[in-house]
Amino acid sequence: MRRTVRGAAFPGSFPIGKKNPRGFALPREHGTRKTRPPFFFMTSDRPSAHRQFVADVVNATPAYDIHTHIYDPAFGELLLWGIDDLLTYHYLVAETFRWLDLPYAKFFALPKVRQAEIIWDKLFISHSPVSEACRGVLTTLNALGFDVKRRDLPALRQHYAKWKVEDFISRVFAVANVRRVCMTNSPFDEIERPVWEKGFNRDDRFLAALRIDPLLLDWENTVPKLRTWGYDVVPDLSGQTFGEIKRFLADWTRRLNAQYCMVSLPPDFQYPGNDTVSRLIDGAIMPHGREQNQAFAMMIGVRRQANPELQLAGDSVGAAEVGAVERLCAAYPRNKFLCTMLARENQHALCVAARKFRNLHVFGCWWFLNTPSLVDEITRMRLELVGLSMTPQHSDARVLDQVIYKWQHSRAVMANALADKYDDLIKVGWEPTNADVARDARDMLGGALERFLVS
Ligand code: FIX
Ligand code: ZN
Repeated sequence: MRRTVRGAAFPGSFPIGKKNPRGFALPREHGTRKTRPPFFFMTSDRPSAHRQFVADVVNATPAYDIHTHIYDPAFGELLLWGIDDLLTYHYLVAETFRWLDLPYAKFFALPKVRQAEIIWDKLFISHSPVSEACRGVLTTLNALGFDVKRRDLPALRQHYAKWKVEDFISRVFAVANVRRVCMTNSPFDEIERPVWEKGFNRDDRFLAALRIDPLLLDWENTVPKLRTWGYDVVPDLSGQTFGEIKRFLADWTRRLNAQYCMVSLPPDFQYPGNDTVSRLIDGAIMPHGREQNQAFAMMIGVRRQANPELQLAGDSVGAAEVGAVERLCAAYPRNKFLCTMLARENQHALCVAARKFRNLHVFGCWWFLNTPSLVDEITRMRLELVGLSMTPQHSDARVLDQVIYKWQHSRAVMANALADKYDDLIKVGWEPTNADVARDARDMLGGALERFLVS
């Protein structure tokens, strides 16, 4: 018997065994309210109906993936997809070099298909693919209906060759149950900028975020570019510079319909500081954010190019100072901030910061934190410290297909953590309704962030 969840603000229906509008609908064998099984039953090895229901709702709730590196198909080659792009993901490149004698430069000089073959051989054939990034490839292929046990790379390539990109996008969005994704869009990217300048018909599943790393972190080399594009800026930030930066940001916000403005920052990021970054934040980024009602997203803790020979795979992590985020939130109560931090050590203090500042929205388990054990730890910590006013996860997918595994793996962990929290509530007599579960799942899967952005 299938019944639509009562009062749910999301599409879809879920199997419910017994009508009980006041609480979870339990299958008959689990008893009526009076005979509801005790708490230990719900946490036993056998998943209870409650837990299965929460998992079903989380799986059936379409996600808004708030930070990715995939592109609207109008960007052509910039949208990566398919088995060779999956295998040459920089997470897997880094892992492959642990088994490889080849000099870095020789590997990167090889054509992509050859790199993919080496990675397949080292990480999938010569050793079991147990790392999260390896498992992700298999989750993805399996969800797309490929027979992974054949271990047959040429056959996988043949399967992929049958897809047209437009159809494949729809297939991935459906399999991943993702309703829309936010891209990372840089006006400083030589391939991307002309596409925006020329204009194109937007695919409304792909939203944009304005990425400004060079502006904040490499001001000296950004000045000549802005001047070439017609903005009257000078290196010492005097004269019209702040106003012109604001004009640049406003122009690109409009062009992209940017959902937020974004930067990645090193572990030593400080605020306030007697440096260009702080002056740019005060003089241009914050006024721009208020004028446009646009949130400023900070991804903090990346140590770029710890091993430059690894290219894109060469970045590392460092613990940052959460106090800098707090001081920024305190200095600009009328600005909105999104923040994710890369170091595990920063997660607790970041939750505490979110408790102190309602203009701060914490999101995602970024990069090296996107492993099931760490997503579990961090999601539980966030639920316990800030409740549902945060966004547990984003995919950071660089290859379209990855959206499938990133969400499948994260949803499983999120559903478990949420079900445990409901179990705790049920134990003391609170009865989460079906509509409550639907609302909470929607919030966790992008809804809370959407509300924050328009607030
Ligand atoms: O700065 C970022 O947005 C990072 O997510 C990327 O630079 C990084 O390479 C990545 O793909 C992490 O998942
Ligand atoms: Zn990213």
